[in-house]
Amino acid sequence: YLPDPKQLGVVAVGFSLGQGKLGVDAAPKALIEAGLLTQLSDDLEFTLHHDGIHDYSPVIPSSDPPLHVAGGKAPMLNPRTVSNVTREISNQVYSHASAGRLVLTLGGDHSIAVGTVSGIHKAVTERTGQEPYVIWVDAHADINTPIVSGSGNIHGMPLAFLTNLCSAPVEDPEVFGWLEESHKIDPKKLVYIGLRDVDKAEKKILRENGIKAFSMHDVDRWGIGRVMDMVMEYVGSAPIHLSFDVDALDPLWAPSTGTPVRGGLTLREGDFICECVHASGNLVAMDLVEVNPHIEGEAPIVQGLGAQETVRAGCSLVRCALGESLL
Ligand code: Z70
Ligand code: MN
Ligand code: MN
Ligand code: MN
Repeated sequence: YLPDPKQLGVVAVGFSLGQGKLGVDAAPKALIEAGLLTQLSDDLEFTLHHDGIHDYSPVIPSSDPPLHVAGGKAPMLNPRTVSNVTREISNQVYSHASAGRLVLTLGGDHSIAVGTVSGIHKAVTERTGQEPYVIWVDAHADINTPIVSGSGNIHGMPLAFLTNLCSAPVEDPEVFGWLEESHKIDPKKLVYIGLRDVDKAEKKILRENGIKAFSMHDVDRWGIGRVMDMVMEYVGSAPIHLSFDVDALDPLWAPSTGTPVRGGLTLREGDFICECVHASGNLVAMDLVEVNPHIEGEAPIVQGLGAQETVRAGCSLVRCALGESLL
């Protein structure tokens, strides 16, 4: 099984309530206005299946009080809203993937991956009996459970829900009660690239669950070429879901994001990751998240161009994953 390589389902999600900063909900519009979808249809010759931008912001936060979890450090913020929105995304992504399409999701903050990864996992496993691997490119590990999270921001937790590391502590069925076993991934089928800002409790989770991770230290030691050889060897011939948080890139190339962390990937290293995934022929879905066009950033690129350059970097990553670099 592989999706039809030229049929692309596009899910554009303007959503910001997995974290605290406004503006990340404006990313799909900015990416599309920068010409991303036109590039995919005209230059890369995809047939697009796209029903417009799903705009989930703003909503009234007071209608969704924080959820205090027993033993938790910080209450979960906007828990029911994130649960409801990700359930819709999961269903949309599932429909596209079940129709044999490659699926591109434009976020939005990274909490939306609860929807994308679950929908893809269910659809691909049903179609093939083979579980997809998730390649998570990010400065952050996004695997805090609601108990250990220091922020309560759900964009720092999606992998905890998706890997079943924390289903027990959240007893309110309104909060991710919709996640079924068929949606969830084996932590051994997760690979990180680009990590450099991982919370202490997250490091423990990575160690105890034997989760494969290539940090920026590994990129420095081996170079991105050998890192990708190791990633692709680990993944083998399985279908691949690439979830790309733009903050994996150094703020020099992507300053306009909610939590920039210095010492990241160059734009070429990011593009190279996407090119390697494309070259495998096994890509089934890609997410591009955490582009925030309302944050100008303060990287030493030309002042006033932060948002524009970050959007441009995001478009480049998507085009590389979808085959632009093939000669
Ligand atoms: C921290 C938390 C995070 C992105 C920040 C940060 C998580 N570990 N993810 N920015 N994209 O709040 O859980
Ligand atoms: Mn992330
Ligand atoms: Mn991140
Ligand atoms: Mn499964």
